[in-house]
Amino acid sequence: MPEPKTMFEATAEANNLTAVATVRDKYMAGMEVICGGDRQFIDHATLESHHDKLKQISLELFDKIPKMGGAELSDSYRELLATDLDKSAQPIRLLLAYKGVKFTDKYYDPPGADTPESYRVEWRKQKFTLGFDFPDVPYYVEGSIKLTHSMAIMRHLARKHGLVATDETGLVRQDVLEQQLTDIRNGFWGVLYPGAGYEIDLLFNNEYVSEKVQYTAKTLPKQLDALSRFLGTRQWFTGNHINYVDFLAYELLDWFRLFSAGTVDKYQNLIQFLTRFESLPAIKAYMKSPEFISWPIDSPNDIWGFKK
Ligand SMILES: N[C@@H](CCC(=O)N[C@@H](CS)C(=O)NCC(=O)O)C(=O)O
Repeated sequence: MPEPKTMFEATAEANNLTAVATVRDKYMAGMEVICGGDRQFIDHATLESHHDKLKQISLELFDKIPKMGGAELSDSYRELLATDLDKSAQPIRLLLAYKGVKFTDKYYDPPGADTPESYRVEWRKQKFTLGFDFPDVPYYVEGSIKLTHSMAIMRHLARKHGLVATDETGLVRQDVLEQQLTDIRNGFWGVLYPGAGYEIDLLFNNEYVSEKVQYTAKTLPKQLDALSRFLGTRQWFTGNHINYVDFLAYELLDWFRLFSAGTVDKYQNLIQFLTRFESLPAIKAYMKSPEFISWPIDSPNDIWGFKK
């Protein structure tokens, strides 16, 4: 059941939604002029650059429209998650979708960028011009708050949206799992980058193939055994309430399912956890929406995650 709203909150929400609709109409009208049905064909790069400019103009217009409810409410309609095809951004997207926060998912890479050279060109140009203390992707902008580091973004959103544990037992489980998942994830990435560089050559690929066999047979089952024991018969990893660490766990287990389905399938409670998460109505709707990207989960720099 949605939480009850005061008349003021409901009016302010409607008022913000109207502003969003006004801006969307302007954006659509602008794009129609550039690439509408009766216009000549334009190439993808030109289209992207028009889209970027129009999006910037639209967001500036949104900021100028007087709205009720103060900056905090309108900020929640103008949140920006900027990424490349970035695996560490997916739990952030899922959390925002779960909480019904409207956000712009900004991709620096055009869909056609499928080689390490063509990828991140735009990001490299802009990286140091955006006013971040520690420029990186993913980044997150919410009104005057600008932050990088996916875990810092997750923690910020978890505090803001009530997805942190509230008692010491839950907090301990939350913190321990956050760190455990980070270690597992880093170990997994180590398998995806076995060489010193990022070039995907034949040698590198051979090394990866043997690493993958070893990882899937030995390391992964140990990690999954421990995670499965830690979850036990709980609904969520910290107890009865969903917590931001569940979003991190979901994403990691989902990669493992894609990486080696047979290995994950042996853990009934982990599979049930994945299904429980995917059955949350807001997550289910997000996963069916055109915004949701299930593949690739990473950039062409990675040996797995871009190509299967
Ligand atoms: N600690 C950061 C690491 C971010 C990171 O490693 N970003 C990678 C992509 S996954 C990158 O290539 N950043 C762009 C850059 O360094 O310019 C986080 O968790 O967000």
